[in-house]
Amino acid sequence: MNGDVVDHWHRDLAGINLEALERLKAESYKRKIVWVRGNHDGKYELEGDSNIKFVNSYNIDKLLFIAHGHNFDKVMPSHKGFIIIFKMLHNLRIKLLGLETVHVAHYAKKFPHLYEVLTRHVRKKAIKYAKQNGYKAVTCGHTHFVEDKTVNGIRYLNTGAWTESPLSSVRVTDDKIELIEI
Ligand SMILES: [Mn+2]
Repeated sequence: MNGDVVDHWHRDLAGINLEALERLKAESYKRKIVWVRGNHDGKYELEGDSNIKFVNSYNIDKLLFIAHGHNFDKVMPSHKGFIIIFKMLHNLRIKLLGLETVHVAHYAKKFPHLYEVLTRHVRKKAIKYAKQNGYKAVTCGHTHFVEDKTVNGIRYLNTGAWTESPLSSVRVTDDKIELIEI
């Protein structure tokens, strides 16, 4: 799981969210589950017993490097003021116009040029990291934008977000790496 599995790490989960978490905990006794921390769940502490392994990044030999992607993101932290205003606009829009509650990233996609700055930036940084560290491929999430691209011989797979369609995951077998739609 490549990060931001839990949004508000300081809040207790309830209902289906708690059920999902319990399911993951149970699943961790049946198969290996690795939770790569993201920016939203960086400090999250799972209560109760589980076999889930928490890491900041994960790799399958030199074949694939897996991270959440916020470490490749230098755009968002350096534009904090802009992002706060953008989020306020987004919240106002929901409150005043009574529009459907969507994740802020979903709203941001209405501004494709702006959004592309972020996706391109994270892709570039991820590929650079993979190249410098001898990985053949790199996968992350964070940008909420699904893509599968090969640049300078390095494959970059972004699994998007589990809160927005298309829902994707990366499947790694002995002979190939695939981005699959769930
Ligand atoms: Mn993120």
